[in-house]
Parts: sequence; structure tokens; C-alpha cells
Amino acid sequence: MTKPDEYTPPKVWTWDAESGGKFANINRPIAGPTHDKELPVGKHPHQLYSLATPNGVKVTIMFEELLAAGHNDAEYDAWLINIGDGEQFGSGFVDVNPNSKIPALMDHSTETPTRVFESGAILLYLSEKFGAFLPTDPAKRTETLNWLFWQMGSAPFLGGGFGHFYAYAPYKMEYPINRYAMEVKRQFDVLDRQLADNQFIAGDEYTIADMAIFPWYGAVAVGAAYDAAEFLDTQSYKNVLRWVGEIAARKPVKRGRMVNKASGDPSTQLRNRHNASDFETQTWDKVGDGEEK
Ligand SMILES: N[C@@H](CCC(=O)N[C@@H](CS)C(=O)NCC(=O)O)C(=O)O
Repeated sequence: MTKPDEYTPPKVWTWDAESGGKFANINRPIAGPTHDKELPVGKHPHQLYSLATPNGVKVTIMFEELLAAGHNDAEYDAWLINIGDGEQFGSGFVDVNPNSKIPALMDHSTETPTRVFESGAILLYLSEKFGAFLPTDPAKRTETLNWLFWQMGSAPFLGGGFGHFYAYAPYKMEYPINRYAMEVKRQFDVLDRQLADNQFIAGDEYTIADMAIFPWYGAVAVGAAYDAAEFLDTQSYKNVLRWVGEIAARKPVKRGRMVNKASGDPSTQLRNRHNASDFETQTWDKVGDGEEK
């Protein structure tokens, strides 16, 4: 192993604002708002403040799936939060999510508005509210939650660990890339074995576990995140790729992936979403892979 210059930690860590890396401009060691800014509120019961990152897309897929399944009360306004510009540190956003990360949801249909943050909590909240995408059978429900929480615990190793050191760190370091590549390949193998015997992650039903896992592991598997498909040899995870193709082909998934998207081909971006008709001005079929379902 190549050994870079060794670092001796000081007795007390201090903030080196110049430490580098892709997100150095927004990373900081303190919580709370940096500026006053109210959030916009639209006409629908659900107000989502988000961006089409994997964590954001989980929730917009869920809303689009609910609407496609006939839950008309799941209408929502989705407002773009540009995290690169620090909009997650505005006072209104921090009131909805004190952790200053997208996605964040306000439900105005409750007697006093309910705030929901953490993508897994939002998926669970919506599945319970609408009685959808979370099986009622106790064993199936538990298996779905097993995988939902697996995702919430595992993806930080994929994104914050592997993705950061492989794609975003100011220079390549062998030790962390090795460590996290090993863990991410193990996670892919966990998924591949599960999907060998099951059509969907939690069994024979499409659930919030699929919606949580697809945006992260699907994006890495096809090289859309971190450009690491070859490095991780994701082609060898055949069952994962079969499942990714099936999920990506769903029309609500294609729609969800467009919402609050602020980069890439402009025809695939629906920066703010207020009505189902907003998609009609977009060529959403360019977003996904495979045939529409
Ligand atoms: N555990 C959180 C993670 C959310 C998260 O990391 N969001 C990122 C974008 S994917 C973010 O808002 N980052 C802005 C920041 O860290 O300042 C969840 O699943 O909701």
C-alpha cells in the first residue's frame, strides 16, 4: 500500500475551512441557520423541499407511485432546494429539518402541520398515512422495514464513504478507497443474493424498501453515480441489474427522478413540481432505461 504523508491529529480539532473536497463550501461543523429565509408554500397538503439526489428521489418516487396508484390526496408541491448554494441552511428549512439536509416534508393536512425529515421516516410516514407500499401482513411488514433500515444504515458507507473518497476528495487515497470499496461490494453482494430469490427487495411485493434502495444502488450499478461501475465490477451483480431495470422502467419512477432535478439534460429536469400536468411539458421518457410500465 502506498503511504501518503502521515497526519498527526492535534489535541483539539479546529475547523479548517480550506480542507478541500467537492462540498467544502457547504460543509461546516455547526448546526442551525446561516440566514433568514421563509420557505414557499403551495396549494397541496404536502410541501416537499428537496433536490433530485438519491435521498431526494426516494420521496418523489413515493409520491408519484401513490398518485399513480390512485391516492389523489397524495398531491404535493415539490420545491427545489439548491444545497450547493446553502439553501438548506435557511431559517425556514431548518425549522422543517434541524439537520439541514434534503429531503424535508411539511404535511399541512394535519391539525397542526407535521414536519417529517430523514428520507426513511418520510417513506414510512407516507406509507402509513396512505396504507400503501408497506405490507400489512406482520412478517412482510417486518421484512420491508428490515430493508428500509438496512438502506438507511448502509448508504452512508456507499455515499459518504466510498463516493466521497473515490469521486469527491481533493486527491485519491488508497486506504479509504480500499476500505469502502470492500464494504460497498459486500453490500452489493447482500442485495444480489436477496434478489436471486425475490422479485423485489422484501419479497414478492414492491415496497418502500425498493424505493429507498433503488436510487442509491441502482445509480452506482449503472455508473450514473461516481462513475464507478467498472471499478466495482457491478456487471457481476446480475440479480441487482435485473431488478434495477425493472424498477427504472416504471412510469412513476421515471417521473419521480425528474422532480427537483437541477442538472443534466434540461428536458429531464422538473425543477419545481406543482401538478401532474407539469410533466407534460417534459420528455420524461428520456430519463429512465427500459420500457415504460
Ligand atoms: N439521512 C438523511 C441524509 C440526507 C442527506 O444526506 N442529504 C444530502 C443530499 S443527498 C444533503 O442535503 N446535503 C446537504 C448538506 O450536507 O449540507 C436522509 O436520508 O434523509
